[in-house]
Amino acid sequence: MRGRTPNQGIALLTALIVLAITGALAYALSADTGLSIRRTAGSAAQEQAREISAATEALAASLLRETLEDTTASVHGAQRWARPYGPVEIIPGYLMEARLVDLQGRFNLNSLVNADGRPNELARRTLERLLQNLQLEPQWAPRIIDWIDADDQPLDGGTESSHYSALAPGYRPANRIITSTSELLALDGFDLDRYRRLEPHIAALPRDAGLNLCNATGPLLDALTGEQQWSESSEALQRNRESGCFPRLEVLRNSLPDASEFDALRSALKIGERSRYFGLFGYVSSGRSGYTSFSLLRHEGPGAGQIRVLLRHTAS
Ligand SMILES: [Ca+2]
Repeated sequence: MRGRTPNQGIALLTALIVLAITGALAYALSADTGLSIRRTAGSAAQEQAREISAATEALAASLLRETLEDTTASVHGAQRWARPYGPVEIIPGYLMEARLVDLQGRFNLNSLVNADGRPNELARRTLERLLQNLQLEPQWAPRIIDWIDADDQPLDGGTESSHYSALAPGYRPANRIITSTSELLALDGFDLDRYRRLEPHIAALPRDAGLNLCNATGPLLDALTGEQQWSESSEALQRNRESGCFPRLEVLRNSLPDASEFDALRSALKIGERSRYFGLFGYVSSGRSGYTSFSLLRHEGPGAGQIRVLLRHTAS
């Protein structure tokens, strides 16, 4: 909001969260009275942390509704939803921090396979370039496609159930769209180091999720154009994004050799300047224990104004 200082903004957000958790805590406290003798201190702390995480979802939904209300404006990182929140002491002894990430600024692994089951060649080329931009082997692309595509016929350089069933212990590929990028760790030889390097640039979203240029990571932008402009220049990219969407669609069009390639790429990856899918990453700490949460949020289309939680992972 214009004219509001950052400190006032933080104070308002804190007030919103405290309001949201008041009801939940009141319930937790009244439910506690009969059970407190048996309940361990650890599980009570975990319950509090869970309530705070749920309240954070409510806050994130309110910020996203504010942004997505205007169905024509681009969705970019200079808007209020994108500001990291905290760490802030929400209730005595509990620190919370959270950030919303536009998951459509990442490469959607499920875009590798079209609805008719055929590989999406421009998506494959984009993934191969993304892997190269991150100093990873592009040969992972066919193996990732085989993991997701419905058939059991390996692509050139790919691996299907004949490969995985021969491992000890043997298993089968998913052969369907995936709901977590961590499934890549099931690929034979795809280790944690590779996963950590690739993870900030990928997402596992439904096929209708397009790619939002305004929030695309540097290596992903370079994978679209085949240039080496932003992969090593995240600060310069950030500076270009301080006042709004960058790069706009016309900038991408001018970066590609011709209009037909732009049209084909735009259609293959559903490239635009808006987003519906967001990841909420939260961390609540109390004393020496910490509690992480991830929620996948989706805006339910123009006019609906609803934010749905599609997935929630929690870990202590
Ligand atoms: Ca397959």
